[in-house]
Amino acid sequence: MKKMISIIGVPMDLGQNRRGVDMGPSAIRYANLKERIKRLGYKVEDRGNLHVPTAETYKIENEKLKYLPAVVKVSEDICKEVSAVVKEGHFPIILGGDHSIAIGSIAGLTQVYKKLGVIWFDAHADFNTAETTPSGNIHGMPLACSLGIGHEDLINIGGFSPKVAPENVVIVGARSVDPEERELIKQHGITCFTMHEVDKMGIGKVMEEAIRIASEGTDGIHLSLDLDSIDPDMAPGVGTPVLGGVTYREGHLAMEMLYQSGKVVSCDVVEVNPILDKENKTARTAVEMVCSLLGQSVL
Ligand code: B3U
Ligand code: MN
Ligand code: MN
Repeated sequence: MKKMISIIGVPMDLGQNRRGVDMGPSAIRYANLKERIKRLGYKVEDRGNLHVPTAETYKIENEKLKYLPAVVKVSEDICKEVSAVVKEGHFPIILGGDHSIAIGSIAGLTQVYKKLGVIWFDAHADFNTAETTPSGNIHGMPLACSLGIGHEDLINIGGFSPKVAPENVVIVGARSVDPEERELIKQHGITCFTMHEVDKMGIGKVMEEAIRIASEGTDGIHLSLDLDSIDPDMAPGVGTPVLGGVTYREGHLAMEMLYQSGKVVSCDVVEVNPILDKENKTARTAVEMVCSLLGQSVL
């Protein structure tokens, strides 16, 4: 029996400084997400959007952790919503919004999945802290937070920390990592397949390894899909595009291998910014990736 899919929108733009990413959930819905998933034979519910305060109603108090109180509040709400749908046995798809939403989604998932593997598909590593961040943007920190590294309000969403273990976390597609962030990743022993490894080993081998690491001893894999992992050619509508990304075909193969693993229990789809996009191309790419993750092209 296929799991029921629950779509949860989080119009979050407080984790970074480009306006428009709050419209990501609308753009992805407009690209027909729900219908496309239904056609694959799943039951789907769209639970609508969670409330996210408007940037203009907040004053930045800490330049190294911009909009911290608002991000903490929304993360708690995401955590509650995600854990509720997982308790019902559903597969949540959390639509961002910027990548700070993953703090809440991983917090929600780990209320139920006590040993969760994470595959972080991203041009960036999102492993900064207030001490290492060049921007103060919290969307550059969620992976570190999930490993218990960072501000105590962020790491303790959902009431405990750390959420995931370094030996079950894999970054794929990285090509823009800050110098001190790189040191933190090494220090914590996180496996990172940068674009260098994707080019050298091929995406097939990279995903085989990534799936093995994220599966070993875990009760499921969470895919955190940042659309800036994909080359700007097919995903131009993101806040920080970086040349030389995962191609459309590589992206599909990666998603299909995740489907075939049978281990994926949830996913985030983040950083789609329709204001920076070309005719909703990035949201359409996002929907294609999700469909492959759910088995669209595997016989
Ligand atoms: N590492 C940089 C830039 C960045 C992180 N995530 C995105 N951009 N999308 C930072 O600000 O932490
Ligand atoms: Mn990211
Ligand atoms: Mn990114």
